[in-house]
Amino acid sequence: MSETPVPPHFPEVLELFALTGRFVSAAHYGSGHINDTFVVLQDTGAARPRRYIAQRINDRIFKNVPGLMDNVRRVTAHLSAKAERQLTLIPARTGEPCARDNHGGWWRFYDFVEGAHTVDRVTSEAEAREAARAFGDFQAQLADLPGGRLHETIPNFHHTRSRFENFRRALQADTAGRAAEVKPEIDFAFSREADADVLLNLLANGEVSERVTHNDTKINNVMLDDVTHRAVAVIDLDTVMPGLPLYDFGEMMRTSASTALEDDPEPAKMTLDLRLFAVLVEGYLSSAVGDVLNATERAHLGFAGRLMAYENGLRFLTDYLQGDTYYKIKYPQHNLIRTRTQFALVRSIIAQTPAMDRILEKFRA
Ligand code: ADP
Ligand code: GN1
Ligand code: MG
Repeated sequence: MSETPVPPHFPEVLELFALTGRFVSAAHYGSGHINDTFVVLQDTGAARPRRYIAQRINDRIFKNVPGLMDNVRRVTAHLSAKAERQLTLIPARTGEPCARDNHGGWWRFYDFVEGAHTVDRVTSEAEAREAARAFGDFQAQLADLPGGRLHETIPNFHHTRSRFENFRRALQADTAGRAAEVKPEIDFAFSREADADVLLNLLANGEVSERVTHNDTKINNVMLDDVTHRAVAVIDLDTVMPGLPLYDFGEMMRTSASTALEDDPEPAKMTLDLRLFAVLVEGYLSSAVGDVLNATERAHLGFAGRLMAYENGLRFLTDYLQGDTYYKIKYPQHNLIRTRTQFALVRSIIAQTPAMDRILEKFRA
């Protein structure tokens, strides 16, 4: 599977929303693994067309789309009073934050965040610092979100123990008949099993606490200004829900302090870049979230990256064993390649733990 085609019934979808201007074109957009994302151009008489982002929400993965959209509506409304720029939902004609087409697809529209872009890999220290600051501020801005607990859009999303048990079940079932060909990856997954419980135990003992977190702080989920390269908006709000700040830092570290794309076919190229790790720590702790992290959280920042690389590796391996039903893939072994490259990152982080700890020493609470 490569780019998702614009569905033939897209004109009907457009009718569900009150967009400005006359339709010009729609095309696949971005490199997310979950939703179908399209850029829509509308002629408004201005020199350049107005752009929107249209997304068909993946309801195989997000089982409660109205609940998810309720989260997105609450979060964007709360941020609109605090953040300079952010995602802006275009409500459906019904007034709801999303609409369902006659084929059962759930759609939402956002204003296109103009003058900014995303990257799939960090290209400078400044970018890494900005991403860390933006995700840290984002979390701090949500600390006083009114209206009670957000919906858990994917239950146990970062519950690494339950991710491990899913992997074990997929291995036992071996529905795609692939277990025999991935023995080294399976062995590695079992060898690191103990890591799955570390943060969960700290949570159970009250040493770290739950907050409203983003939970998918990949570098391509933050928009960077085209000119200044400053982070201008955090996007992909589908998994904003109760979580640990360490999950956010870990996901950031996995994608922003690593030396290769998550699906680089050459695992040897995937290592932790210590310099970028130090920049991320400094950027994150200098954001508004720096004031709320306790000593245990600070001490586990490096471990969090190792855990998120492991957890993503487990998830890619599980999907490979189950016959590629979760993530979008571009070729048959894509999930296996992703697994190998994530596990290479885990190994590199383990090897550099003493050096990471020396960096973290400087930031003790
Ligand atoms: P997924 O859940 O599939 O990752 P995202 O919401 O992250 O979907 O969107 C995929 C990509 O589309 C993003 O990485 C970004 O490049 C682009 N994108 C999403 N929303 C906007 C927006 N409002 N303005 C501009 N680009 C956007
Ligand atoms: C997915 O949606 P996207 O592409 O930003 C996934 C993340 C994984 C990531 C791996 C809802 O993120 O959890 O870490 O792929 N999102 C969901 O690249 O499962
Ligand atoms: Mg995304």
